[in-house]
Amino acid sequence: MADGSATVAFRGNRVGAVATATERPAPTRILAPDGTVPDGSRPPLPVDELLAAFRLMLLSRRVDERASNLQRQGRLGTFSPVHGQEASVVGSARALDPVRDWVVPQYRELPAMLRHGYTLERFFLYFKGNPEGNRMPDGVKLLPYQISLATQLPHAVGLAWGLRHQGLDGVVCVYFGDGGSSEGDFHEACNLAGLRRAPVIFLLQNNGWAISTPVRKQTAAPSLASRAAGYGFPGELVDGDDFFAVYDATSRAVARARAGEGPTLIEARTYRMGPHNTADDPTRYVDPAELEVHRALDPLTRLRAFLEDSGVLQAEVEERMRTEIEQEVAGALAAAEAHPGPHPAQIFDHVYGEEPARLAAQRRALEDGL
Ligand SMILES: Cc1ncc(C[n+]2csc(CCOP(=O)(O)OP(=O)(O)O)c2C)c(N)n1
Repeated sequence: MADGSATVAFRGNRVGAVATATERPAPTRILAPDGTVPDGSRPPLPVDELLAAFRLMLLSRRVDERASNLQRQGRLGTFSPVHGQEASVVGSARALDPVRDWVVPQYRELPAMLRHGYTLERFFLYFKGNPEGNRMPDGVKLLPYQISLATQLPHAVGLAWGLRHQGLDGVVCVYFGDGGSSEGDFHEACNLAGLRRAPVIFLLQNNGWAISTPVRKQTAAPSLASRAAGYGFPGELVDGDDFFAVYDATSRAVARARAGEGPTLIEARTYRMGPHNTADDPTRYVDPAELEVHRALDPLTRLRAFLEDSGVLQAEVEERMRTEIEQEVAGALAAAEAHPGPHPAQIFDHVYGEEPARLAAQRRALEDGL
């Protein structure tokens, strides 16, 4: 996975690690596991941006813990933690402009959604089973969660192609996993995107697992990034636990897409450190030694080490962030729990523009029975 990665100069002529051979290529890396960066390279991000990114990663991890506990208490439904993938999600999201660009999520990208204008209250509502939680706030350039694997990919390409037709300079970043990359929708979406030069970034989070299926049983390809070549656009393999490598690759993909140069596939090689979701028991199939290796590459620890060594983050600053996060999460949860909850007949809403007689009869029967 992310170990044994090649380091690259941050400002240089990077083409990324595009796979053409059958050997497993090493992902591009900028931030080493000990928090150091290659000599002379400094991330092109102001200090407040770096701190905001770190805070978002901290918030994501806290929400994971809180939501997992709430699910165990029966206060929340099945939920998929981001744990381990924070650099991959936040690093890519921070390269986007929420005013112009769109995020098309799968179901493990909460921090990207929050940065784009989604709210924690809606997150809690959604996982309490309230459809209101999956309705994006007006003016926010986000599609809803997608559970049917890879179906969001053709949607994202259509959205990107549509932006081009309207003469807009927006870019679409669509998230999916290694498992989703085996679906036909992935290949159809890539083919069309390449042909139409759609301004779309395929952000493939290779977290090592599709529930209990390890990536080595998912594909014979040495890297998933290498597939882009078959569709006529660049594919780049990056260390997905390295905030800077993901931010850098995504920034370049955004620039290409805005300039009309078409799509990019980014494989962010990371590791799912928690369960697939709260219904899963990974101790039945994850080798504890493998998990330990990845714990040592923790994306949060890595960014913290860099920020501390750079004199940007002190223990009291992080403590303050944690206190604020605690209040933010508690406030959002309280608001979601105070919500009146969905009416059962809402199950019929938004299915058809004009409700067919058969469904209207079912709606009446339900309402009569209540
Ligand atoms: C079309 C479809 N097939 C099967 C499933 C069941 N399923 C849910 S998650 C999952 C694994 C997904 O793995 P991956 O794409 O790597 O994403 P990850 O959950 O690891 O982030 C499967 C098979 C589904 N949701 N949709």
